[in-house]
Amino acid sequence: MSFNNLLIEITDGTAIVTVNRPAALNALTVEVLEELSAAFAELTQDASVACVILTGSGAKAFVAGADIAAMQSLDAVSAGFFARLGHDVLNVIENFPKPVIAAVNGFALGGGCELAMACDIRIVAENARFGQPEVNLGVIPGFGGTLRLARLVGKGRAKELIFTGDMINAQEAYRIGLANKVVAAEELLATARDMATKIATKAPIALRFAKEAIDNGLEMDLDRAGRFESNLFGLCFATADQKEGMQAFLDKRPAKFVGR
Ligand code: CO8
Repeated sequence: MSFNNLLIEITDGTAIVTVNRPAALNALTVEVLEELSAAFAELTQDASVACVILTGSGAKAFVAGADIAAMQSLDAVSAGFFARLGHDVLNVIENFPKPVIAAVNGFALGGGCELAMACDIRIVAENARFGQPEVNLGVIPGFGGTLRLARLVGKGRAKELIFTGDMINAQEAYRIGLANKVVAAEELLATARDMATKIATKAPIALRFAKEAIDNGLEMDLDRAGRFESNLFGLCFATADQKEGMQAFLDKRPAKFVGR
């Protein structure tokens, strides 16, 4: 895989996808979004990859938003298409059949905050800053910020962040549930890698079903969500990994999962 705006490195079952436009603080253009979509499509097919880490290039930013210079001259129709593209790509990441960890290494603003929220887990450096500053530019969040922020931190806090355009630091992001963990900047990638390596030892189909049950279950009433979860639980028993996992427990040995 070779891209103009992304770096991809695969080791020990983990792919690290780095948005690589440091001169523009990794701001998202149409090309970056299309490359993210292509990269995740390829990683879906790559059986050697169990988990993905998404991060930004340089010490300053994860992603500082959609590219304001590229957006400035859009008309209503093309801005709508750009927003739609952002939604589609973030949905690809959210629905990616393997866990995705955002390693947030600095500013995660606007589209960058939205990108981090499309990931399953956010590990953030002490210097990370989150915000939805779109109202400062005369627009609203357009890559799902109004939806995902409200679901992650609640309606009141989402409205406060979106209406004020304020940035919050890593500790505040942790306090309100936007960040899973805060670590020193120099430990960020190692911490994300450790978590990814641990996840990579688990049963891949069970991970996929758990992700589907959580994400879909939150959009259903409890009764439907319960039935959806029960069906996926039942389906686990059609896998070799369920047989291996339970046998390994009874044999008092570590399980060896094969993803079937
Ligand atoms: N787009 C384009 N370029 C950017 C962006 C951006 N979002 N952010 C930073 N850059 C560029 C700067 O222009 C600058 O370039 P240059 O060196 O050529 O002047 C370079 O990155 C470094 O930035 P600064 O000099 O500004 O660095 P500072 O440390 O002084 O400030 C900040 C860092 C606070 C992050 C500041 O750069 C900033 O406020 N950036 C913009 C943040 C922002 O408003 N993001 C939201 C954008 S809107 C959005 O994401 C909406 C998503 C939905 C779109 C819907 C489709 C229509």
